[in-house]
Amino acid sequence: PNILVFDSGIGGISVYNEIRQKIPRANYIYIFDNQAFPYGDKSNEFLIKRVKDVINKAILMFAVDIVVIACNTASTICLPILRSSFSIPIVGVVPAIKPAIKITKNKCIGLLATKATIQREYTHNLIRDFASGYKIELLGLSELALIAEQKLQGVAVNIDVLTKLMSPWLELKIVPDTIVLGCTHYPFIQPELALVLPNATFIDSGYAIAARVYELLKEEFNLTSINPLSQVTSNVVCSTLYNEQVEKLIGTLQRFNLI
Ligand code: DGN
Repeated sequence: PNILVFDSGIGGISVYNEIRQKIPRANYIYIFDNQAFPYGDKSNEFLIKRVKDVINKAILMFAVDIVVIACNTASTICLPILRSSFSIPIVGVVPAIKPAIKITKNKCIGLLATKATIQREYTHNLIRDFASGYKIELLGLSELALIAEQKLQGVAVNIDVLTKLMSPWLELKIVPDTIVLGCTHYPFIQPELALVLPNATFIDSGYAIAARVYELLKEEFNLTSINPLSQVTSNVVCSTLYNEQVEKLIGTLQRFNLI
């Protein structure tokens, strides 16, 4: 199958990594919109138009079988319009609140995401529908996605800066014991986040998304049992529709063995 993975930047690579472990024999097309990065501070209207436009162009350029919107900020606002506009399956990435409920012991869960994701009605409905009876601490940060992008380009994460950003949680009486990484960039800085919150369990949506993509494709493409990553025979095409930073991105990803 041809699997299109889309994000505003490099965050979707964390989702791509999970999917290729589950579906090693596939063609992956990774599209990122780093001209408009970061998405966290864009208006709903801008994002709806922009993401629809990017996906439309990508579908015309590549023979896409399934689209993964590997961006919480985009998924929490754009999924209805994308699903009504395109006939192929569209899988969105949204905060892993449901799995977090199974993990938390102190019934206090932290959701870390872009400011936009934290404000979305979608996110509040998710919490209302699945997490009543739990304390959900929301923290929307605009800086973290960029810190993750910079880390992948070789800039060390400044732990003091991170500690300051996380300080609203460090001052709480009951500190969340389970942290939902509600932005696909954040798994790349999980080791540093764990230095700031050493007792927390971190959870992201990658594994569940890979399972969902597998389910949607398995019959049509006769996918069989999961192969270890060493047997990956997939290839990946990286592309951006708006500017020329692809080579820089590919170099970075190769350095980290991500592609
Ligand atoms: N990676 C995106 C997400 O999951 O929300 C957003 C990153 C950004 O554009 N700020």
